[in-house]
Amino acid sequence: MSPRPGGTDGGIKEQQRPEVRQQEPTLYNVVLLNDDYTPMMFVVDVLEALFQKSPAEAYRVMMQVHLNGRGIAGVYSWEIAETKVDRVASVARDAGYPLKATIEEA
Ligand code: TYC
Repeated sequence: MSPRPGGTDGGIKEQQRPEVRQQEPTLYNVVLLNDDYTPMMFVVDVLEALFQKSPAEAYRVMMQVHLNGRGIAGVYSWEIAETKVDRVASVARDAGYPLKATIEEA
């Protein structure tokens, strides 16, 4: 019997991990954009609720966006990033604010 990868070869041997390197998933930044109307506290709340930021980190990211025009709210697979952007649009629309997020390749 010819040896197979991960096979026992007839003897007692630990199963070997196949020598296949998994492709890294492409990651995407969810980028929060500044505007003149969304209250700072609303942005902090969004970062805590939708991006699982601590209060201190949420404040830091919000100020980064406020001062530089944009900032990274989180890094995700494409589908999760799309969902985050949709959720930001939805909570902002419901509250009547123009807050927006976009996706860019990480
Ligand atoms: N620039 C807004 C203000 O002065 C605050 C703000 C921060 C808005 C971050 C959007 O993504 C944003 N009220």
